Amino acid sequence: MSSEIVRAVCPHDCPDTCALLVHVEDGKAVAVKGDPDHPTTAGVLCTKVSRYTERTYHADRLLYPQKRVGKKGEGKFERISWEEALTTVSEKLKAVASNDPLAILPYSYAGTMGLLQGDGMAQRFFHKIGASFLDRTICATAGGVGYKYTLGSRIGTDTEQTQNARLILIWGGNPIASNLHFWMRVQEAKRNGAKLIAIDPYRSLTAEKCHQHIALLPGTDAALALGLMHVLIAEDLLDHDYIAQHTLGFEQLSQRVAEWTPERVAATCGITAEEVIQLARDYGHCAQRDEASLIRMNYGVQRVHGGGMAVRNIACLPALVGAWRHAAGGVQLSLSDAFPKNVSYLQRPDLFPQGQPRRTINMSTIGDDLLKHSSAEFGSKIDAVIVYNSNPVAVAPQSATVAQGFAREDLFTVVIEHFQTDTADYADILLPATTQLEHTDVHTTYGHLYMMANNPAIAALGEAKPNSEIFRLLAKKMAFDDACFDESDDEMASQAFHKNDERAIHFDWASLKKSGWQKVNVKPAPFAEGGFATPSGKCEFYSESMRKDGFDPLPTYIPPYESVAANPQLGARFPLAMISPPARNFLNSTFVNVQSLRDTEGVPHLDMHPDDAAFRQIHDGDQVRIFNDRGSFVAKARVTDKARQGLVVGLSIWWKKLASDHKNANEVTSQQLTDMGGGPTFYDVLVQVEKA
Ligand SMILES: Nc1nc2c(c(=O)[nH]1)N[C@H]1C(S)=C(S)[C@@H](COP(=O)(O)OP(=O)(O)OC[C@H]3O[C@@H](n4cnc5c(=O)[nH]c(N)nc54)[C@H](O)[C@@H]3O)O[C@H]1N2
Ligand SMILES: Nc1nc2c(c(=O)[nH]1)N[C@H]1C(S)=C(S)[C@@H](COP(=O)(O)OP(=O)(O)OC[C@H]3O[C@@H](n4cnc5c(=O)[nH]c(N)nc54)[C@H](O)[C@@H]3O)O[C@H]1N2
Ligand code: SF4
Ligand SMILES: [Mo]
Repeated sequence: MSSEIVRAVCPHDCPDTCALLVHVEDGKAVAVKGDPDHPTTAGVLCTKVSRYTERTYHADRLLYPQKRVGKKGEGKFERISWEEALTTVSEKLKAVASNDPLAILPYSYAGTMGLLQGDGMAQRFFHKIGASFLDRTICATAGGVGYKYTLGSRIGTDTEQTQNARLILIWGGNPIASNLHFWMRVQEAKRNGAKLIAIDPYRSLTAEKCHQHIALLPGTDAALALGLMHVLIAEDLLDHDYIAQHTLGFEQLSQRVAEWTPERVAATCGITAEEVIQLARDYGHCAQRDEASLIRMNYGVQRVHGGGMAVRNIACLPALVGAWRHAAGGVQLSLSDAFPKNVSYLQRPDLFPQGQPRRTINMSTIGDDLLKHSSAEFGSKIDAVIVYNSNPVAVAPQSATVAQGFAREDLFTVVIEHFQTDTADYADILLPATTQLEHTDVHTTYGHLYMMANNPAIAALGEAKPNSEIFRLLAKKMAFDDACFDESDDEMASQAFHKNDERAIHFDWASLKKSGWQKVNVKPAPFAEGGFATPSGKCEFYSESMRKDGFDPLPTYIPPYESVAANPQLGARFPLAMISPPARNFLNSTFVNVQSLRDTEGVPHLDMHPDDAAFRQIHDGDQVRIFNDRGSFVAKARVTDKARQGLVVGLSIWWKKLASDHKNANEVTSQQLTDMGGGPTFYDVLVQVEKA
């Protein structure tokens, strides 16, 4: 018997990007474990990925190319050869491109976060065609843009410092489910005496374990941040020296936040004025004691109309109290800008045909855009869509419209997948992709500071191929003769980072493959002495860039599109706010088809407050229908005060076809976009609930 241990990386869209050790016996992966030596992984994996072999060897894995034989959406396919599949796809793309290459759209997100199997070779291919660009907004752009207006780039407190913080605000995140390795360090901080405060409309698994939980209404975080700044300034809990040296616009900020009294904030957020004042004091006093306060802000705050502004406001807080002086202080939303990725090499935007017009399609409005006809304003209707690393029929907002778009008879759809997802059911050609255990990749991450290498542990199953290889073969079929389409995955990986950038000066692919991981060279306290990447080099309380881009240059509050306060007419018909954050045992819609994980989640649930349930004569365990003007879905009611009054919570994202009504929470979400970054507003939704 031969056995070996192969170094790999968890590819999923999770901030933790764990270092994996894959145990292989006689060519079969028998176990996937966390690397005990990796500083954040620390030998621990979440339940999802510790079951990775179950997913890899799942009986439903797509192993051969197939073509559709039934109706779109019906899911009936017949096996074909790779030769036939690649010829069909390339002929169709050539035909569409001869009319207008912009009628071709790639649709991808973070099924894998690898730089090779993500958007490396694929982007080269679509650039060369001159296809429409996809604006990859579905997760994090609103917050990313808001964060950068204040702080300049998406960097922040190093996760490895967490245990040294004395106050931790977990703001719009549920790390027990979605950022486990940060939570492990929070536990250490707690043992060291830290106070933990969750700011979340829902008493999540995490909020339940914090010392305090502030259950504000969804979409009101920007107002809470304004209120905290009001109290910090009114009570002079400030670091005047830091403000003078490293910030811009303190006077204007003071005038602005003067309007945001704790009482006004309390009324806006649906909490008490005491909660606002006490939180500000906890935060300010921590700094006054010269102890580190950390805000772990997460994407839950930015899936609403004013999501960009909320992140921008929260990002102002550490500079006011001087929290950045401590390595464990400050704020973390994403660390993704810490990596000097060589995007121009990996994705080759220069291949785009010179002089050809460009068009960008926002992935968060894919439903509407697939249904648009050709027009002067829109350009050509979308004639071909190539989906990889994403499951839009389940995850994109206003799902009925998305499905209607993919059902178009005149749309040519290719789906590259591991499984026959809700989206795959609409494919004309369905191509089998390898999983992380079967291919090479190089990774960055948004939750720690290590470059990571993934080695293939086993041979590809069936006839599955890596995304990179599929696009290489398609490029050949299209007769693209640029040398970059001949580069192997190893060649690409070896140039994944700018080696002349001091952060990655030590990067060497051959040694990274051996060691598995290597930290980028960055300062432990990134803004202790200022050095923000904003135009002024300071933390910008006042932002001239925002003014130029048409925003209020100062922190402000943008109410939700859909809330009882902001839209009373809508609120009269649909009085409950609905959010649909991640379920612990799924990763977006990935893993929903893994039986053991689905069994743990049970069936789709809706958590609702006892008063809201009683008013509707709904009892725990009842089947309920959740609806608004966009659609409806059913779930099993869980009557619990984990959901504050006026809020319902449907943990997500279920595969539609595995739910009893073949629907999920995105039936009721909308395609309205955030204030900044063109993001989706998944948590800005009003619904009504009734017994099914
Ligand atoms: N197990 C698991 N882990 C995951 C994922 C998964 O699906 N499952 N998804 C991954 C991905 S792609 C991402 S982007 C991250 C997302 O993970 P997080 O960044 O943690 O964000 P969300 O899950 O969107 O929301 C987290 C919390 O925000 C709360 N929330 C909702 N609306 C608001 C609001 O308006 N204000 C505030 N303060 N809180 C609000 C929710 O109740 C929830 O408890 O997790 C990643 N990790
Ligand atoms: N209602 C609601 N909707 C949401 C959210 C929410 O909180 N609530 N969260 C949103 C967020 S934050 C995000 S990031 C998006 C996520 O949306 P997506 O990025 O679409 O995430 P997944 O649903 O996990 O789908 C990824 C797919 O990629 C496939 N895949 C994985 N690895 C590979 C590979 O190597 N090759 C190929 N070809 N395929 C691969 C997987 O099998 C899976 O089907 O969903 C969004 N939608
Ligand atoms: S999903 Fe996240 S926590 Fe789980 S193994 Fe992957 S990176 Fe680690
Ligand atoms: Mo996400």
